[in-house]
Amino acid sequence: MQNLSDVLASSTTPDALKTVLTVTTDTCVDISNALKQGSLAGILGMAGNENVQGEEQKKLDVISNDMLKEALMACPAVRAIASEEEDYIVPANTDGEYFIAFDPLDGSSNIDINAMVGTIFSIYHNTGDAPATEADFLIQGKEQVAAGYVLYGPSTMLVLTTGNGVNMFTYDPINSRFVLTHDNVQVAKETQEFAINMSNQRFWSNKIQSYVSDLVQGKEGPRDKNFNMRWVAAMVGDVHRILCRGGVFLYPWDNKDPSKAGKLRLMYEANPMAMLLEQAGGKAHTHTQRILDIQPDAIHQRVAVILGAANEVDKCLSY
Ligand code: FBP
Repeated sequence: MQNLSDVLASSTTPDALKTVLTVTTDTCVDISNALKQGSLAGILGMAGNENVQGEEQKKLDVISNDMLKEALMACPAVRAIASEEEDYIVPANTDGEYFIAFDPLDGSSNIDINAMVGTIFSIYHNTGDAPATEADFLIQGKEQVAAGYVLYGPSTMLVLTTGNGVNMFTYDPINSRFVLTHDNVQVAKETQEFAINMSNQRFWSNKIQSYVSDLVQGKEGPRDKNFNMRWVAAMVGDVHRILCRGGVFLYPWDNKDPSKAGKLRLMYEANPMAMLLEQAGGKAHTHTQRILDIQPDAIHQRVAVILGAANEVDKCLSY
């Protein structure tokens, strides 16, 4: 069975990018081991601070962020990093050539209940002869050179694209390596499974209300087929299910806080997941445009997300 370094070695991936991917995934193994310690290591619970988005930070949000930040800053190929837990971008090595944006621990509300969480990352090629600025980092998602996540579930899995399809690797703790277990993953165009936080229903637009209402009516309604519902409350878990067995995932705009375009962050949640879905034959949109075409205007910008089975995303957008 091929492992990650074999797959990268046989690809056209530049050596410097291989280094960034190896540093990222090795650090995720350390995060996975820390997670397994949980209460034993006293790392559950709140950190007592808020991040720039006004969210209370969990201890593991801070621990995983510090682990990734330290490892990536020490990697000569890294020019700058951006993180959900960092207020601003952090310039690293001026002569580095890669930007990496990451959500160190996605699914924070699942951490203390021992449920699925993950690390999401998005990588861009960018060079310059001065320390990087936030403006340098605001690049459209379609320019990503690599995107992926590491899912901390019953097994630890890496899901990765470098622009030539999507591969899934399962971590082998005995031999300390990621082994290729699913190559060239494809998402079915049709589906009968949707994911949305139904408790937000009263805040959705009428269009999303009617779209979801038609799903729930199933065979008795205009969709003339039954739909199942799932909600992991960690985007990494919901997207992984869709890459494994299809489906559609929505975190639409809602008027709970009309000033926000959505809950999820463009640079380190929506963009990397959009690249993975498109590389697997799916689609990823806001209500109005393809996510990978969005010109970012801020590092912590939020967007609405509708992603998954291509025909079902089109169906949703038709509302
Ligand atoms: P963070 O945990 O990284 O802040 O991510 C946001 C998130 O947890 C997503 O992973 C998930 O899809 C969504 O929020 C869950 O939202 P809700 O709590 O409304 O169900």
